[in-house]
Amino acid sequence: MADTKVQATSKASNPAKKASATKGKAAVETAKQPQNVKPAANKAAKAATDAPKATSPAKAEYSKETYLTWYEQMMLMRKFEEKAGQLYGQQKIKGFCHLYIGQEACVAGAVSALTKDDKWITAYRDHAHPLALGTSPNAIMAELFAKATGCSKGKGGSMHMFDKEVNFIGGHGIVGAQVPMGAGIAFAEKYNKTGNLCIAYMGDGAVRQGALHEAFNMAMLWKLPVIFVVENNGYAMGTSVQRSSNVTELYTIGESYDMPSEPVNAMNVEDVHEAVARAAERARAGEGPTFLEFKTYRYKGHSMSDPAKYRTKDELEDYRSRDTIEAVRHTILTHNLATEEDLAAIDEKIKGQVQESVEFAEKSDYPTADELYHDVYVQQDYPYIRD
Ligand SMILES: Cc1ncc(C[n+]2csc(CCOP(=O)(O)OP(=O)(O)O)c2C)c(N)n1
Ligand SMILES: [Mg+2]
Repeated sequence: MADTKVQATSKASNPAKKASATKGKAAVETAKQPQNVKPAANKAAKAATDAPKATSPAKAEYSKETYLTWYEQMMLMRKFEEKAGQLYGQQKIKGFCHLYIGQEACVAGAVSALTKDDKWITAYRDHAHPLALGTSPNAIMAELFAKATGCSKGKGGSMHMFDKEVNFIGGHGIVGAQVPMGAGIAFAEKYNKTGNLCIAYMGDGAVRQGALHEAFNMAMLWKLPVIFVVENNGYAMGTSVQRSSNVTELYTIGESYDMPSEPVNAMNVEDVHEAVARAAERARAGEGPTFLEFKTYRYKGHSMSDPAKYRTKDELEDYRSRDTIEAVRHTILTHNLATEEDLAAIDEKIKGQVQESVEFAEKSDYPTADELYHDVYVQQDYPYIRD
């Protein structure tokens, strides 16, 4: 493993790129065993690229178990959110609602590269992360319905999913706010010598927030075990990256801080997995943060109220034609990792889970009024609360 290990030097211009050129099995052999992953013996080294991929690789690079896990996780995200979109149309779900459809690989590929003790934080497009981490779909659907059985007790809604059990630390509505929080969580992991890291997601709209730059500087200075991920889906609400940023290769922003940074074709779950595994290896070795630019696309508008008129149909169809779930499905079938019937059985199971989550949410009660006074501060008797 020594020959493939990333060099620990804060002055290296871009160790992440060097690692991608030399990486092989080291990428998936993190200090702690990643979740669900069994690399195939002959897995080829491959550099991260933003070049689109419509077809699956010539060889199945990971085991059957890994591909089926990715398929199931991403299909659950998609079907769950399609249902949430429908329910929003029926006004069963109200308020804000941002769907992740199209971006599923950004989460599935990272779950497989990290351990269950690592911490996760993201912005308001936050249903997929806890779903993949193992939060019950019932608790997420109930949260969307604002019911007391929701993962945030019905007090958070779509933008504020939380689940301590699976180390999902929200769900944040203020653009960029979770970036320094992610660094802070990583600081705690380092301080407590846990060996865990924090992965902090943000949208492309967040990279121009001042808080990001302060957090990047401190994370590098203190070599915090954090993986910063920008999900660059091309638009911040309806404003394209080209209209708001002079630098459009967003990963290069990390280089100003000497932070190892790289672009990743996030329509491709394997590329996501490999980039996150490299970053995790570096973080656990005490070498500090990484900045990954996941090049991705959301098929839906920014939120349910956005008809997405700022983009062309052709652009959307282009991304749909290299859909991440279809690519995994294609790999599974062409390499005989499972049959059409096996995949249909998974689809059927997911349909049942989603249906059950809706019934659970419908049947659950709303929180009672006294809940307004609970979970406001960690300390029950915080001095500024008065009767
Ligand atoms: C500090 C702050 N400013 C403005 C907003 C309003 N707002 C919500 S989402 C958003 C755009 C964020 O863009 P991006 O991160 O690319 O997210 P995407 O639209 O792709 O989900 C804005 C400006 C906000 N929530 N917080
Ligand atoms: Mg965006």
